[in-house]
Amino acid sequence: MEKLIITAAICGAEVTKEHNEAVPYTVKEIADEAHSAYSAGASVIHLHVREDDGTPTQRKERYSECIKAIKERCPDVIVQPSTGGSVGMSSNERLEPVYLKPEMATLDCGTLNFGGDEIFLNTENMIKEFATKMLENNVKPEVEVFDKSMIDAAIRLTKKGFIKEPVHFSFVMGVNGGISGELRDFVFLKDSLPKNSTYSVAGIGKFEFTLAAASIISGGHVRVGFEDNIYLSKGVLAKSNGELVQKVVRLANELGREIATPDEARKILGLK
Ligand code: KMH
Ligand code: ZN
Repeated sequence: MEKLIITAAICGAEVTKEHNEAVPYTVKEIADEAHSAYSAGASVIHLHVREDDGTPTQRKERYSECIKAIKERCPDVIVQPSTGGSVGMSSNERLEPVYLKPEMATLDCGTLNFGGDEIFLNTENMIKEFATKMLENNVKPEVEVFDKSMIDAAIRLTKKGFIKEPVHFSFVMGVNGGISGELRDFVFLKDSLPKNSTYSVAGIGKFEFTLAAASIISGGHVRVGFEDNIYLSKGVLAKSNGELVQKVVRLANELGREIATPDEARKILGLK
């Protein structure tokens, strides 16, 4: 089996210091958290950024500052900005970090009812626009899959030339309004992928480590981090993203899967 790529989603847009005081907001906090995850074995940092008061932003300048600070501490790590941003942001806002030409960025492939009146909007035209901007800026998309239909949407867009093969998917499972975090649904998603693709799994909340184990034994990759889950185990808050990554490394060691370095991750993902 190929080595395991661990992605750390260190910050997110929805989780706050009220949930866990270790959630990073400032540039220094973001760089510290990226470093804790990288030192523990993460090769990819999935990045949202915040203003100092915790407000989510997609400002290019803020991304640039944070990426610079992360690269000073973790020189070879792959930084993967979000183009999801937070609910209600415009397409133009969400696309800002793509113009920094990062190696990767997320491409959310469908609309989702997050609950109440919150709609995470990704129309087909938006997805085409985001994918086109990523092609123009030589950014590899990570296709975010919150439901099976989003795999099918990505396959259609790949056939039309909006997404290049091999496609890398990320299953975000257990979000309100999306697919559940049950093992049955993980198997359904992974078995629905095109043969030459790669995938990673982000289990939300209590699903984080059960789905990590499922992906480790199935040949997939794993995402953990405060964006998805703030607990190390039931009722025990994680002190850092690094602690969450360490737990994945322990699982992988027990299950006989080696951890990929950033350069090994680049080869697996076709980034070089
Ligand atoms: N914060 C969510 C609205 C992504 O990073 O691309 C969207 C999200 C997905 O987190
Ligand atoms: Zn995200």
